[in-house]
Parts: sequence; structure tokens; C-alpha cells
Amino acid sequence: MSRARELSAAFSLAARLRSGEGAFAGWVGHTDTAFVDAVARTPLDAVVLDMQHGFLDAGAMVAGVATAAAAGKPTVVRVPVGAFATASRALDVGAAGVIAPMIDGADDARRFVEFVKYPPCGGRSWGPGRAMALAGMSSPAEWLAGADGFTLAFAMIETREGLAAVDEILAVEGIDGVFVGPNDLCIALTDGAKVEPEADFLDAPLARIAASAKAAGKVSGIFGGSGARAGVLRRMGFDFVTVGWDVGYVQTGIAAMLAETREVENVGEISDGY
Ligand code: 3PY
Ligand code: MG
Repeated sequence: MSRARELSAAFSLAARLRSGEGAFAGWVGHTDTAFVDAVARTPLDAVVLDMQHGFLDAGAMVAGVATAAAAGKPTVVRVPVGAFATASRALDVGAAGVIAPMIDGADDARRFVEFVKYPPCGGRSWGPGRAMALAGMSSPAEWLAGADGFTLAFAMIETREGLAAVDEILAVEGIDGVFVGPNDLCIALTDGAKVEPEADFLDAPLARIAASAKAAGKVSGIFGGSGARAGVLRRMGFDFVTVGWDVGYVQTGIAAMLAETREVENVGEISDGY
């Protein structure tokens, strides 16, 4: 039996993305594990826990990873800018991947790898007890031999410098893929004039990033602000696409329900005396 098949579903993401199957993930910045559980128990393939702009501290991240794993879903943790030690910690407690924001070049990428890949590729410190438990693995030797392969290190491309250096970043050993932040990329490319993550002028650079990752034999991810946009981004060639975000799920759900409510209220479809 292959190592990938011995792992629990919480660690299935790397193999899935490398096979070209692609994955859609939910996006959670809130701390409540009941909310993480609700997102994990949808048909989405994975859950991103956002420690950069979301509200999760280390405790909420640990609980969120465990909650999604219990629902059979992998988590990818986005850490704050430069918080590479937090990325190590997320992997130690069972995240299937980590996203480092604002990576501007190969030097930033190598510093990130130093924290999230074991020697000889990086200098990740040993302490994966919780991750091994969630993976259903008891042999430290087996974990050491396999972990770099089944956990994903994503470098975020969301600055002018990062975009210009995307091939060098992808060439860094230990970087498994890039993840695009289209909001910041739009701000950067318009010198602060616009935050329009779905603007047409972004399509060419986005398609180029996805193609560069494929050419490098690595995976590409991106933040998709809506269901429709996520579909477009997947078609554009991205492997790992997030779909909306938690507050958006509540707001769009309520807006859709209220629209239904108003329609029925106005046409009087319910003939039960009201
Ligand atoms: C961006 O679009 O800049 C992101 O970081 C996604 O959250
Ligand atoms: Mg960003």
C-alpha cells in the first residue's frame, strides 16, 4: 500500500493536487470550531484557516485543524506575513499545507522553506506528534521520510516583485506551489489605485502564474471571491481555488433566502391562509 493511501483524508490534498484533479476550498477567518465544522462538512474539498487577516490565534488554529480533520477534510493555514514559525506549528498540529503571504522573491521563499521542510531541504524542527496522530501514523521514521511530500508549502504571489520573480520562487526546492492574492496583486499593479480582484487586466498575469506553476511541475492556488469567480479561476488553470469566505457565506445565504422570502411574500405562493 502506498504511503499516500495509509494517510487519513486530512492529508489527501497534496496527492490530489499533484494528480491534476484540482480542489476547491472554503475560507474561514473566524475562531468558532462549530463554524469550521459546518464548512468542512460541505462538498468543499478542504478548508483554509486564515491567521493573516482572519481572527484565528494559535489556539483557534489548532482547534480548527483538528475539527476539519474530524470531518475528514484537509486544512491549509495562511499565516501572518513573515510568521514562518507559525507555519511550522500549523504543520506540527496537522495542517496539510501552509500559505505564506507577500513572498517577494527566492530569498523570502527559501526562508519560508527553512521552517516548513525537514533537512536536508529545510531546517524544520521536530515535533509533529499531533499531526502524526491526525494522519494515523505512528512511526516517526515514516513521518520524517514522507512529511515533506504530503504537506504543501505555498508562497503567495501578490506583489509586483513576487509576480516578476514567480519562476525563481517556483524553482526554490521545498516550495510546492504558489498561491495568488488577487486583491493585493491588483492594488500592487495599479500602484494603490484599485482593489478589483476580478479586473480583466489581471487575467493575463493570473494565467501566466498558473502556466508557470504547471511548467515547473508545481501546483497553483488562488483566492476566489465568489462561486462564479472560483469556476473561472479553475478553468484558467489553477489547481487549488478557494471559494468565497465565511462572512460571505452567511451574507449570500441570507440574501438568497430573503430574496425567496420576498418573492413568496409578493406572489402569495403559499396558500395556507396567510
Ligand atoms: C488577496 O487577495 O490579496 C488575498 O490575500 C486573499 O485573501
Ligand atoms: Mg493578500
